[in-house]
Amino acid sequence: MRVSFLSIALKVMCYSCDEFALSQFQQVPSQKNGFKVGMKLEGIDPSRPALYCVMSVAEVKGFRIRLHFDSYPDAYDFWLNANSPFIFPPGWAEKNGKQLQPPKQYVGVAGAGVFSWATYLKESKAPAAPKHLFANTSVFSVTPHAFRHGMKLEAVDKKNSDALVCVATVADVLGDKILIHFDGWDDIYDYWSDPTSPYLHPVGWCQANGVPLSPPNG
Ligand code: MLZ
Repeated sequence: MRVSFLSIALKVMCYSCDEFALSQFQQVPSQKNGFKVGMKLEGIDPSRPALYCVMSVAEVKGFRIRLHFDSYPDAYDFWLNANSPFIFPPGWAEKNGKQLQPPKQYVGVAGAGVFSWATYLKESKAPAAPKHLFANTSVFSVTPHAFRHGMKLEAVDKKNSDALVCVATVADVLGDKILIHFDGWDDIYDYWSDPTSPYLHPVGWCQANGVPLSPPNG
């Protein structure tokens, strides 16, 4: 009798846990995915998170969109949620002081060939993804933390299985997120982080905690 009561109690507890997990992390967002194939936008390259690139919507499935880097092979395409904080309407980079990586044909071209969204959209007969489809373009006017571009810190290299703590710099700021760059290393190791992440430590943390600090490369 007691055992069965316990098992029922456990089941109820687990059910509540499951329900919590579902409600917190797995629910399909209630907003509609208004992106359409062919719309153009600016997005952060997930393999090189320091780069804002010219992209097109290549496929839409439920709340997910597949993005294509204009002028680059489909092999680089990637999926993300329609409410991702890492996509922006055309013109956002220029307005927010971020350098935009144009399609290949504009790279290294000076003068008249310089990339312009207006010309590019006209030439490619493609629509700009409208501003209202983007989750949080307005949030970026507020920076709710004290991290600023250029500040130094000690951060875990998430690509390295040894969890190296390395000399790092805040390389970019996007509202409530900061871009971690490892000094002297290629930007493939960069990642966007919440400032409260346990992977981030202030300068001097390694020494104070007896953890080896991985110095800048070169
Ligand atoms: N074995 C690798 C380590 C790179 C660590 C980079 N940390 C930011 C290499 O030497 O390339």
